[in-house]
Amino acid sequence: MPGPFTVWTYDWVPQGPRGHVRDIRLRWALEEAGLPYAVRSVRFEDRTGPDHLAIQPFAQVPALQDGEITLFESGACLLHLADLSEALMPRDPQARAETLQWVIAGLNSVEMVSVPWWFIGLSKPPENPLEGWLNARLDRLSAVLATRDHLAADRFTVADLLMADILRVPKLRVLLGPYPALEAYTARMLDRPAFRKARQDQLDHFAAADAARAEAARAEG
Ligand SMILES: N[C@@H](CCC(=O)N[C@@H](CS)C(=O)NCC(=O)O)C(=O)O
Repeated sequence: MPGPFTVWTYDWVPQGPRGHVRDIRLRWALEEAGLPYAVRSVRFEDRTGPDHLAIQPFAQVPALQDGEITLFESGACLLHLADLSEALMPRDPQARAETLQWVIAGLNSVEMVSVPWWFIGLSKPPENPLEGWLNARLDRLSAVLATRDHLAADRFTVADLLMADILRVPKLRVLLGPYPALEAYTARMLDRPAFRKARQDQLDHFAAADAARAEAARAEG
């Protein structure tokens, strides 16, 4: 019997990443699967402490606890949940293989380019040297999604959840203008009630931390 499930995240992050911290992938998947879960936080300032490093050796979030099992890496956590819920991944061998393939493609062919592209963009270079590489990936992904509504198995899977979360990063989403199939796909996925709940819950989680911190500062005088 799987569970109980706990999603680990930070207690607080600055405004910028709120709504985009990768615990949202786990929240979204658990919501899609209808699996109840708790959220636990590591204090942002304690992320390099031994307790958190024992769970996430890169001092990042998220991590997932499923009963006695603890694992990190959002992709690994998603695949773990997908093994537990047909809502996330069909059991038919071909459909399952397609789902696994597109989860890894999201992580290793798209996010592997989009995150460094985004990071280089932070320093506002006149030209981002990774833009051509990223556009080549978007070109190909767009060609796939111009012919179908989902990446794998002719239905929503955890691969769509992951890919939409990769594509919705605001700076990247702006680039989707010339790719109507990609923009429509992303918008469709983000319209899912499970995503909207996961996002709102994450925003509420960090807002509660603001309130708690303000209260602690007041108490300290
Ligand atoms: N490959 C990791 C990346 C995790 C990641 O980048 N987490 C961010 C939050 S979304 C984080 O913890 N950033 C703080 C840091 O890297 O120090 C995964 O997918 O779980």
